[in-house]
Amino acid sequence: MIAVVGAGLMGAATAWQLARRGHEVTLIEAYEIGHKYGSSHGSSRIFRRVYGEKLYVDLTGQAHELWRELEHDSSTPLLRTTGGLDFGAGRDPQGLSEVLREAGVSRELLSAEAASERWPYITFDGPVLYQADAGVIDADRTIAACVRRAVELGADLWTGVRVTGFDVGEKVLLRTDDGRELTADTVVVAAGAWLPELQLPVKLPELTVTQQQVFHYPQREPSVRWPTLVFKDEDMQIYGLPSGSDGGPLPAVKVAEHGNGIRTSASTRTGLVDPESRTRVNGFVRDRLPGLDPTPVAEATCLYTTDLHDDFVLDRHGPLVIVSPCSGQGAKFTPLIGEMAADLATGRAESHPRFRLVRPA
Ligand code: PYC
Repeated sequence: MIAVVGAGLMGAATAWQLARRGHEVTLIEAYEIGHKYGSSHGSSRIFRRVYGEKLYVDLTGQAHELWRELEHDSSTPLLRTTGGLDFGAGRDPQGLSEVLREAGVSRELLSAEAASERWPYITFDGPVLYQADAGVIDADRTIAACVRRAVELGADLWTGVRVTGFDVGEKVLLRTDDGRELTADTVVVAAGAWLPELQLPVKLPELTVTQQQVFHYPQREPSVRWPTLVFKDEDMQIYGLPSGSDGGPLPAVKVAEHGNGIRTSASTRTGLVDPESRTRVNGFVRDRLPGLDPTPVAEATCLYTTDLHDDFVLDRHGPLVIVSPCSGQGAKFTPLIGEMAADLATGRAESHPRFRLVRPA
């Protein structure tokens, strides 16, 4: 029997992968499915193939196939392709284009003038990388689809139940705050920002939890189909993507800072939007995204759990599999991380050296 602790994106996908392979699974979530206290809520996350390292570009390719498989298996559309832009001197569009070329991924490198003709509602002042497979993932729907399919395939689901104790021997005895006990052969710990607070007999890499904020800006022209975007210069790193239902009834674009989060922990975070971030992002929208009204119609906070190298932790330690942190970039890999976690839990594969609990120097 395999228990999965945490039904955010990663835990839900792990439970789906295990259940479809015929394993006996119990998925345990401290809150309700789809809650807003962690890192997995909302209707919009970026899917993109652009990374500065071939390792990650290759992983996005595997994830892309698995998104289509999950959509097929759950009969639910989850990933909407929009195309994506990378620009700004700090983002190095030419260098990123070279990495995509090495990985055999289609791309277009455009001058600022050519990009301005195609996307007149964005201001460019240097080269722009366009990659056509980028798009928007609906995170809320993804969790719901994975949990629903896992349960249909036989998984047991406990919600509103917090794991308070992990007695780890050859197997793991889990104790919960409602007095239940469960003995599992393997426990997949996919607790997101709660991971550093759990009493586990495992030395974790150094992890930082930050509270981030996102803002939704109405489109001036509702019929425009916005791409996803990642921008970086010496001052800021920004991402943007169509908002989905989080932006309200009219088409809007979610824009946020990647980085500049406020250090916190899952149990002490305030849930209050940082007004300084709002000012910075409003300024970016005013200066760079003239196709949007620079007054946000909605805003929200979420948590990042980041390791020193912005990598994942995906490793096995005895009967425990640790699946975290996704360093603010994990959503796009959800079904792949579910597959990798299921492989670790069932002994089908070993951890990638980069994602181990003990990292190469
Ligand atoms: O990986 O593209 C990304 C991303 C955007 C916001 C957080 N991560």
